Amino acid sequence: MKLALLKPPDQYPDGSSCSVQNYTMPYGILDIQAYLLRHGVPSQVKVLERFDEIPTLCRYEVIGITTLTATCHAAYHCAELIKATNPSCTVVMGGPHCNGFFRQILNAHLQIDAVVVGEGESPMLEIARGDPMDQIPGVASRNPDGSVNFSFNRKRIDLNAISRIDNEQENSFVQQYMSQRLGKFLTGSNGIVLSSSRGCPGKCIFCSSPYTWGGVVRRLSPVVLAERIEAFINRFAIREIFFADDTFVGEPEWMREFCSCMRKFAEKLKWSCLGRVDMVDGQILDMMASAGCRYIKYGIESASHNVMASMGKNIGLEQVQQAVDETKRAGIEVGCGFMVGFPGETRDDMRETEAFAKSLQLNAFSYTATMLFPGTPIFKIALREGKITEDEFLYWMPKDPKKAMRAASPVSRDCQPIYVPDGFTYESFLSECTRRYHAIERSILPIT
Ligand code: B12
Ligand code: SF4
Repeated sequence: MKLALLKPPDQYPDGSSCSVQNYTMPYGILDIQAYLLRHGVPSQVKVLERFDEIPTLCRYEVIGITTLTATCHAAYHCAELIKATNPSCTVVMGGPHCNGFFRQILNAHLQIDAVVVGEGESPMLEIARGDPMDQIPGVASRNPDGSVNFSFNRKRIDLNAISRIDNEQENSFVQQYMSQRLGKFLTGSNGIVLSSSRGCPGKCIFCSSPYTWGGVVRRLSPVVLAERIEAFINRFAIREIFFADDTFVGEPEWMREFCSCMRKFAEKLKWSCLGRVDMVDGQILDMMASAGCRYIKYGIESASHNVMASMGKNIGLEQVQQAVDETKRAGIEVGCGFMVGFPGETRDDMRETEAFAKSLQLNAFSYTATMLFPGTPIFKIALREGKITEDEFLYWMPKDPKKAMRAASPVSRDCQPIYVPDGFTYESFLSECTRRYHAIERSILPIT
């Protein structure tokens, strides 16, 4: 069976550019490719620049399309073009956008034959082997009467078993994406983004991670991870890594073993990661520093007690302060991520967050308007409150995506609907956000 895994172009269906950040390899479909290969099923990963490349895919019998919410319009459009070119091709969609939204996607888009929910490796293998779609756990498909058939996939793959380094196509992607700048995470000196785990125990109401990975954390073993890193150093002279795991700093035992494996590379390799303030302490941070860690970004979101409680993030401001202080003391640069625009959030709440962010004396920060991802609790709240409609996420979103994109900048370079709290119009909310973004920006420590 001829199978391709596709990343749609960062474009709207009319060909205009959708300027989402896009600096790294498409790991989701590369992982699926690696897994298929291990099971003797060859496949091609295609990263499209433009929609007019679709006719070059007409020889494939199955095409899997990956999508985030920000790129869903492009993914739907790819599916349409594929079916128009080759009606017998089976079109499968997967990725974070699909997880809480597979029924709606299948009902609205007849050009999509099936949607994979959550982890894609084993469902895609079964599809490639020709198993009936309606019998594959994790695959949503249409019954003959048009209703949607779905059974949950409880089988999770062993991450250590995805072979990566020997994959030629991935190697060419490493060459292509190496040395991209990614804020403080990657400075552009032979760096790559890696992910060493799947899942997060958190339950933040705005995040789509729990819907992809089911709230269960699985990690590569520190030894396997260190072997991969060593291969990257030797093969590509990698000097910098950004671990994009949801919460890289996890169980202390894993961190200890990982840091001891990494110490031997600390002279030539620096790394950064995301962390939760409730998972670090002075001892772990010292270990990380001596193993080459140079930057950690913590997700804080808000300094308002009310907002924190409503968003499901169980951390306190003292914990934040302590983690930031300890990180600096360990000699690691520190950044924090803030979000604005939650149900019930007022100007006073925003003021508190701004003041707290400034007081932390950070090396970097982000301050983004809360984006709405299908399936998340905040998405359901926004639907209930009439702030969004499902159609915006199914057809063309938002009503004028380019306006939203421009207006949101520099608060977030997104192109998808955001949550506008009561008491604001879309425009007044964005100007409030932009003003506070610049106020926080002025407090950021100069680059040394
Ligand atoms: C690294 C990362 C980035 C990097 C690189 C992104 C990239 N294109 O690779 C950077 C920093 C550039 C980035 C940018 C953005 N990101 Co980002 N990013 C991540 C992060 C932390 C890891 C992604 C990853 O590699 N995961 C590991 C792989 C293995 O998982 P996966 O891609 O989900 O794939 C698995 C399944 O989803 C499924 N699957 C995926 N595709 C397909 C396709 C088929 C056919 C099948 C069957 C299955 C399948 O199977 C895969 C293997 O099991 C995730 C959070 C997370 N932990 O996943 C957020 C995340 C993907 N990002 C997110 C967002 C919003 C963005 C931006 C839109 C931000 C912005 N405003 O610009 C941009 C979009 C860029 C783009 N065009 O792709 C959201 C997406 C939410 C959503 N519902 O859309 C996430 C989930 C964060 C979150 N928790 O909310 N991001
Ligand atoms: S801690 Fe981070 S990854 Fe985990 S649910 Fe919350 S926002 Fe998502």
